[in-house]
Amino acid sequence: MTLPLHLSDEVKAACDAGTPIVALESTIITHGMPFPQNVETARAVEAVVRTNGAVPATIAVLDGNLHIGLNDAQLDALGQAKGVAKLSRADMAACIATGGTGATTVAATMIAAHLAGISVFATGGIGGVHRGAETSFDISADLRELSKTPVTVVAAGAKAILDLPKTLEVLETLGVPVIAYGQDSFPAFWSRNSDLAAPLRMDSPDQIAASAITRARMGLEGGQLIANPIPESAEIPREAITPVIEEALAAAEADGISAKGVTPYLLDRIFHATEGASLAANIALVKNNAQLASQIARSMSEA
Ligand code: PSU
Repeated sequence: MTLPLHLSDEVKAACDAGTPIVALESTIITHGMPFPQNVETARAVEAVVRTNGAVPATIAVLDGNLHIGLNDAQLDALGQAKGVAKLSRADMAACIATGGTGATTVAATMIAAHLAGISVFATGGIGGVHRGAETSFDISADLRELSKTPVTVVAAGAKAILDLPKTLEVLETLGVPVIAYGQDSFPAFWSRNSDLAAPLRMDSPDQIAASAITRARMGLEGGQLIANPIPESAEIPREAITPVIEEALAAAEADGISAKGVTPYLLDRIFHATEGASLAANIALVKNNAQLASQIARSMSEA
């Protein structure tokens, strides 16, 4: 039995021609944004990748097949489907083996991208150490994946609903390079800055590509996290978003939300509390990340 890996025609052609490819995840579509903005955003993000000289590969498991690149109909169906699994390293193979359908998180998308030979991936914000993790032990599998799988992940930092200092500590322990793009501070998803310094800073896609290539030559396993701040015009200032996050966290606790349910619950709650402003910011930051990821992929393919 071989792995049911399906490359879209566009991705297949790009692989053959050596055109740079940028992987995109699907949990942001099924669990991160409401319909129809989720599908509109997925298409807009793919368009940003194409405009920037690369080919987009949105990744998902559909009826037991691991798809690298979705067509219009597949994207549309996934964006409206109910009860889609949220896949990570632990359950991705089980979903494929049992003919299931699931959206890929950052961890699962990294695994799939690597299987398809894609080394750059754009998303919104990675999962990380949840607040209260000292008692709940809720730490996203995204962090360990970054330490194992050689894919450069472009995100607007980690979502500000998380415990950012602990997230950075775990990434350091795991040996993951955390590189802020064009600034010293670690970005906080909806806001450009946190009060934390990023461990590393780079100012050009070429430096980021060279860093990934150097790690590979050194035989260092794992990828790198590129923390790309949200564009200034789209950011929600920290003073404005902080009380909203606190309220959402308190509601999640009162409602007994845990494990994989936490992040989608909080994002939805914050969306309603900000009357959609958090979603507009999220869309802007994903597009911005897709642009940088495309530039990095181009630089890697020219190296
Ligand atoms: N980026 C977004 N929205 C999202 C995600 C990323 O802008 O919803 C998803 C990613 O798939 C990431 C997941 O892996 O959130 C993290 O979930 P958790 O905290 O349960 O590990």
